[in-house]
Amino acid sequence: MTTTSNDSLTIADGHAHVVATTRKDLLDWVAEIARLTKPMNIQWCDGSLSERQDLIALMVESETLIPLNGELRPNSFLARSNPDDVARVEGRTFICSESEKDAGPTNNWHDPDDMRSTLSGLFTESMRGRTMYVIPFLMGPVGSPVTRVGVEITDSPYVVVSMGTMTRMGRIALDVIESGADWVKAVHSVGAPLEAGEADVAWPCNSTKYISHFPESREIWSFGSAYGGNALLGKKSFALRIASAMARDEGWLAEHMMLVRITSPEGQVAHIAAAFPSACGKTNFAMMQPTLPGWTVETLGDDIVWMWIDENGLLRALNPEAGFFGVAPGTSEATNPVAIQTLWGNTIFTNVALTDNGDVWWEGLTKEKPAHLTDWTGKSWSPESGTPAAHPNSRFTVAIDQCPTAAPEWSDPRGVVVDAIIFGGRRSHTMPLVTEARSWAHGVYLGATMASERTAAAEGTLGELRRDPFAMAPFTGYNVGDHWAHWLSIGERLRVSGRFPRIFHVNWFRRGDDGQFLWPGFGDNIRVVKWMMERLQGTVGGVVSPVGTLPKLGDLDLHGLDMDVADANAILSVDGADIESDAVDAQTLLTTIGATVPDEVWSENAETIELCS
Ligand code: GTP
Ligand code: SPV
Ligand code: MN
Repeated sequence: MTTTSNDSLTIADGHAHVVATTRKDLLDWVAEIARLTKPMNIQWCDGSLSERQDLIALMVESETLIPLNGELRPNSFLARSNPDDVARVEGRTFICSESEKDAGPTNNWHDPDDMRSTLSGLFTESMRGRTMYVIPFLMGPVGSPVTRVGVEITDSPYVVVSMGTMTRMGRIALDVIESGADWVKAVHSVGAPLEAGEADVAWPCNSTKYISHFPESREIWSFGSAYGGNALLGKKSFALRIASAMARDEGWLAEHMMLVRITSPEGQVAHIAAAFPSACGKTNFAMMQPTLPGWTVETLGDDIVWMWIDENGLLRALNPEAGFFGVAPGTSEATNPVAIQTLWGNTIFTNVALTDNGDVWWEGLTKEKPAHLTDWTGKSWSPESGTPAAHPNSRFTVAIDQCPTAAPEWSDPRGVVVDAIIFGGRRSHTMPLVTEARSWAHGVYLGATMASERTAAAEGTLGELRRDPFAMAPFTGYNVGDHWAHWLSIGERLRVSGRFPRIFHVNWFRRGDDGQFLWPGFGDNIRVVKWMMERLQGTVGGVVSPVGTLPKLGDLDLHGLDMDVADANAILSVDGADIESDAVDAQTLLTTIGATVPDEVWSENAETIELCS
C-alpha cells in the first residue's frame, strides 16, 4: 500500500517495509511536502538491507548505477553524474538567517522570507513522476549527548542509498524520534519532474541550484543537485552548517575535522582532531599507515567531528557520520593502502573511470595508466586523450566499519578525550611543516587565519590561495567572527579542568625552488605526530618563531628518510618577512569580518607581526 494520507499512522511502500510513527509533527510535515512536490508515491525508508538492494536494483535498471565486476569489486557500483553536477556549489549555498549580520560576510546570506518564496516556487510539483523517499537519520550514535536527529525527504534513490552508508538511517532513527527527540527538517529534490511516459536520465538534476539553510528554524532545502554535500543533507548541511549554529547556542563545537587515535611504540596514546580544507588530507591522515616502526593510527572519523566539554571539564569528540565520502584521485597502495583495503567491495564510486574488465581507476591509483578506459563522462579514453579519466573530485562512498583500521570506539557514544587539535592548509610557501601554538588564543588565531590553495572539491580558480578559517569557510552556519569567539569561550571553559588540548599547525604541501613537495607526506606524517606526542609529554623543546614553536631539526625523526639537510632545513624555516606579509594579508579578512572579530584575534595578529621584526 502506498499512501500520502496523514491520518494513517502506518505508511507502507509496496515493498513490505512498513514504518510506523505516532509523531504527528512528522506525519504532517511529510504530507505537507508531498502536497507541495506532488510525488508519484511515498516510501518511508527503514534502513534495511532488502530496501537497499531494491533501490540498487532500481538504479541499475535506470542506469544510474553501473554494476562493477563482481569478482574484482563485489557488490560495488559506478555512478556517472551530469558533468554540470560534480562538486559542492558554494556560490549557490545560502545561509538564510533572519539578520544578515548573523550569516556574516563569508556566507551568502539571503532573506529567509524571500528564499522561502523562491523555494516554494521551485519545489512546486518538483517530484512529479518520482518516488518521494522519507529518510529518518541520526548524526552520532544512539545515546551520546551530542547525537542529533534529522529527516531528509528526497526524490533521489542515489541519495537514499548514500545516506544509508553515511548515516545511521531508518528504523534506528525513527525509534529516537518516537521517543520524543527533536528532529531537523531537510528537503531535497533533484528538480527534474517526469511527465507521464517520459524516460528518465541516469543522473537527473537541474541547472538551477539552491542549497539553502535556515539556522533559526533548523531547516535545510536543497534543489537541483544530487552530488555529495549538496544532496546528502546529513553531512555538510546538517552536521556542519545547522549543527554549528546549534553548537554555538548549546556550547559545543561542530567542525570540519578528522579524528584518530595514535599509539606510540611505548604505549603512549593520544586522540588527535585535525581540520584541513576539502581535499587537503583529512582522509589520508585518518587512515595513515605510519612509516616509523611500532606506531599505530586508528581511524575514528575523516570529515566531521563534534566536540563537547564533559562533566569533568574534558573536551570530548566523536564523528557523527557512519561512512566515508572520500576523494578518489591520488588514493593508491602507496599513499593510502588502508583506503584501498576499505574499498574492496560494497562501495559506490562516483565519477571515476571504468576499466575494460569492469573495475575502477583514477589518476594516481597506479603508476602506469591503463591503455584503455571509459572516462567519467562515459567516453572511450586512452593516455593520449589528454583529459583526466576520473573527475578530480570523483569520490567513493563506503561504510566506516569496512575500514581495517577503524577503532571500535568510532561509534562509542562517550566519544574520546581530545589531546591535540591540528589546523593545516595546502600552502606552497610561507608556512613551515609544523608549529605549536603559543596558547589557546594563538591556536584560535592560527585556525582563524589559516589559508589553503583551492582544490577541485569546490568551485573557484584551482591553486588560488584563500583564507579558510578553521577549514569551515563553506560550512559555518553563522557569523565567522562569532565562530572564533565561540572557540575562545570553549577555551575559557576548559580553564576549569586546565586540560587543554594542545594546538598545532601543519603544512604537508610546502614546495621547494624546483616546485616539488619538500615533505614526503602520507605515512611519513607520523614523524610530525611523533614530535607532537613528545611535546604533549614535555620531553622535547622547540624553537620560538612568529607562528609558534618549531621543532629543532634534530628533534624531528628523519631516520630512514631520503631527505637532504637543505630540504629538511627549508621545510622547518620561517621567514620573518613572509610571515609578516601573510599576517598583514590576514588583516584584510579581519577587516572584512569587522565588529565580530574578537579582540584576542587582533592582538594575536599584532603579536605575530611584532615577533617578525
Ligand atoms: P574532503 O573529503 O574534501 O573534506 O577532503 P579530505 O581532507 O579528506 O581530503 P583527502 O584526505 O582525500 O586528500 C585528498 C588529496 O590530498 C589527495 O590528492 C591526496 O593525495 C592529497 N594528500 C593527502 N595527504 C597528503 C600528504 O601528506 N602530502 C601530499 N603531498 N598530498 C597529500
Ligand atoms: C568536502 O568538500 O569537504 C567534502 C565533500 O567532504 S562533500 O561532501 O561533497 O562536500
Ligand atoms: Mn569535507
